[in-house]
Amino acid sequence: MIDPSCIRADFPILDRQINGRPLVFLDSAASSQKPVQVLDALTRIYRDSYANVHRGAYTLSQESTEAYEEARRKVARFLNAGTDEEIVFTRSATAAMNLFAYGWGLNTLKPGDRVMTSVMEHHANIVPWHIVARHTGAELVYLDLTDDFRIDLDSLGDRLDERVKIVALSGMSNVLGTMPPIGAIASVAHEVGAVVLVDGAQLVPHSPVDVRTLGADFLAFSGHKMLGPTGIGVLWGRRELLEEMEPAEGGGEMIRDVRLFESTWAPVPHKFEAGTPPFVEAIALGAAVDYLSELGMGNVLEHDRRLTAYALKRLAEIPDLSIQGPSDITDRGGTISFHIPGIHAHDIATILDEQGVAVRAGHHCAKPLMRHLGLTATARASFYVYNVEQEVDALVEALAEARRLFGLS
Ligand code: 7TS
Repeated sequence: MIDPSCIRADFPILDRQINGRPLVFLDSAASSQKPVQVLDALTRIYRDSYANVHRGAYTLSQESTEAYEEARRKVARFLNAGTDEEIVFTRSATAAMNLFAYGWGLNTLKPGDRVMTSVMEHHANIVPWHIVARHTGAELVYLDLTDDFRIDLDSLGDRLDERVKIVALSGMSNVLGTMPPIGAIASVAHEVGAVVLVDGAQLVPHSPVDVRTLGADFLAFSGHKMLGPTGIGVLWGRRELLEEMEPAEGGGEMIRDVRLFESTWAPVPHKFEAGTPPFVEAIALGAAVDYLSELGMGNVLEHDRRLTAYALKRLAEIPDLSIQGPSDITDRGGTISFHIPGIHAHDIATILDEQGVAVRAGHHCAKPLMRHLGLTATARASFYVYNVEQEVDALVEALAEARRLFGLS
């Protein structure tokens, strides 16, 4: 079990006061805070052991190359990947999904082929497909949502056929918190021959993920939402599919040989890592993975669920407040979007900030979902390992104050 009071001591930023109040940080779905273990890893590399990777025969370069490859091994173990070569470092989840879209989608899709995704996706899992569709003549097809904010499996049955070559689906919605049954969806997708990409930007930080049982063929996520630094992400892929996939970027380090009019590629994963990789960030992500592994991802999920259940109960006390997301905590994560008629989400966020409570407001880079919900914006509170029940209480009190200021109570 997680004891957030111990954990909090590792996060220096949580000592800050905002507008004269203790910081209540409820925006980890956008980016998490960082423990000293990760901050120390970053400064240690820059101060004591910094040199470019894969380039020099000298000691410092060998040290950073070894540390970079050790980070790859840590991420592989964290996901229970078959081999380290299945871990491709990218700059973010966005970059990982773009790599898959261009490396796989651009090179395999033909006119009339289909890419299936859902209306609840983040733009990072929609816009690359618009670009790919424009270039290839492939079409997009969307899974609907049920009234209780789950993926409508009837729409899957209706729309999945041999024309669908790629199914690209979020493992956890950054707005609704919904966690679709990835294994079941992937298994029917495989029956029609589709390749499955999971957008794990929210899933991987908050839930145990074993890529051998997840059912997906590719998985994308970012370091900065899981206690790591910005500028680092991961694309995991099945070894044989990564071998087949074309690189989407060319440059240094990704080649076997370059001649004037042609080049050949380095083995996986290096053929996807053109140029100087974000190796300092990857090494610090390794420190974040160590931290989460020590807590145990099962415990992280349980902690998030307990806090989410408490928050859903407390938020239900606020008149008129509606929650966009499943009420059953067993298939949702700790991201709670809500709407109070008569108060714009941005006003909610501003009033909450005056009381030290940080929440995100807006369309959360999910405009098709917002249109589907009939809203332009929601406010969103999201939890992580360092959050405690008293912070949920602070959120509820601040929301009561917002209603008072708007003459709603
Ligand atoms: N997919 C999902 C489900 C996300 O939540 C995000 C980021 C991304 C992809 C993109 O991740 P990035 O690290 O490449 O930017 N989501 C959010 C959010 O909800 N608020 O800020 C960023």
